[in-house]
Amino acid sequence: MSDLILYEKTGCPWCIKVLNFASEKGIQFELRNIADAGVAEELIARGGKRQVPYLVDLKNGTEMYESADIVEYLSKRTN
Ligand SMILES: N[C@@H](CCC(=O)N[C@@H](CS)C(=O)NCC(=O)O)C(=O)O
Repeated sequence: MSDLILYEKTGCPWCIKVLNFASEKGIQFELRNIADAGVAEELIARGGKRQVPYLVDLKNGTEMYESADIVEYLSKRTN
């Protein structure tokens, strides 16, 4: 099981940007799609708004919106 959860939406270009970066780096997520029942509500409860991508790092409790911040965080995390 991955330590990383990524909330996403099918076709979201910002999500694809994160997913492509992660794929290049061999980083895996548990993906949660906000189109699935209860997932958008779960995201809002966690982060406060309905916006994807949203990353949760279970290893240290870090959570964030914004694809650029997520890519930067993941690039440092894998170093
Ligand atoms: N600046 C944000 C933009 C994210 C964004 O615009 N996400 C859209 C989907 S592409 C969104 O969450 N919209 C709300 C919704 O689809 O319910 C980022 O780079 O992550």
